[in-house]
Amino acid sequence: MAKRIFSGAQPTGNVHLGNYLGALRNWVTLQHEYESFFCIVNLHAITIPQDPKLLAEKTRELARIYLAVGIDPEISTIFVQSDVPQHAELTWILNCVARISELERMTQFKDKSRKQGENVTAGLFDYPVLMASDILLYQTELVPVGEDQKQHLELTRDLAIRFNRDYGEMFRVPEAYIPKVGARIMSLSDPKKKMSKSDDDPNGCVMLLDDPDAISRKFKRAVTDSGTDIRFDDSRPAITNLLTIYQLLTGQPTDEIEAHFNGKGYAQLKQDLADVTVEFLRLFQERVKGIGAEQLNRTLGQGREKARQIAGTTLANVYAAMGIVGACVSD
Ligand code: AQP
Repeated sequence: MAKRIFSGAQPTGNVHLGNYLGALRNWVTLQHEYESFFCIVNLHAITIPQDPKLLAEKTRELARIYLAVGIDPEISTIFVQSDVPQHAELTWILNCVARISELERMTQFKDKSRKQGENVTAGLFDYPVLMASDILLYQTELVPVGEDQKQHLELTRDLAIRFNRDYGEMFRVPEAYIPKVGARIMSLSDPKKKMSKSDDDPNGCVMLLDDPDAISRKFKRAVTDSGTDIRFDDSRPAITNLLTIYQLLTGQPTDEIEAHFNGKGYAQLKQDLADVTVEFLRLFQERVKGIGAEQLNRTLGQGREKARQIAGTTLANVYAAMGIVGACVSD
């Protein structure tokens, strides 16, 4: 069986540096080693209320972002989750395998449902089961994600193992691929929290489509630690977070970066980081603008066909293993 990776991002709000450095950037590298499936998970997005017009726009924008970061549609499959109905169908099946008690333990659900108060949906509770379906449909070997998704990956593995035990060998049990550096990019305004698009403080999060002024302003306002040294040090999370972003965008080794900032102040670090980010995002944004509707339609159309084929085979095997038969099966 082909060695496959699957990953996805939600077309909600704007994609930020945390999403890029923690996940998308690694997809670009891994696509050369694995048969790759990159999904725009719009069904996950609606677990929290969305404006329909905006959701449709953001879905296409995210496809452009995938292409602009360097996902190559000639070797990778890019598709929209709702284009492949098997994702929702397998979710129902796995809902009958998952236990309520294990979903209740999911920390992302606890965090997000706190914010939703009375309006928390059953879909939000079921989010990890939909994610498990995404992954298992493609017999995925590796799932490149940020650290925040680790618990969901463990649940996916548990569901696959339980299904295989109860109905016979069906799903490949996937591994998480969590990068050593960048797995958890922190908020610029609160280094105890991950960088997140739903952060109450918009200055904590640099968006991939931010303009140069916004980028510089956000880095200028970034929280720092006490002391003056500029070096990687886990006990100084704010500076280490800024240095990590700098390192991932420049590709420079740790000692070179520390030598570069030796004797310099925080203002210089913020300025240099802003310069590097502005230049990186300027080139990226040019690529986004260069992707036309025709290229996008072609990419998503090809992706849908390839994904449906594989997902369809897996789901048919699942139904057969469970004894779920329809009118066309003879006695
Ligand atoms: N701060 C982060 N550092 C590293 N990786 C991150 N990811 C998210 N935040 C960070 C990774 O990005 C991928 C796509 O994530 P998503 O589209 O599911 O978005 P999310 O995790 O919901 O991102 P946000 O910004 O945190 O959204 P909200 O505010 O809605 O919760 C995933 O692989 C994720 O691990």
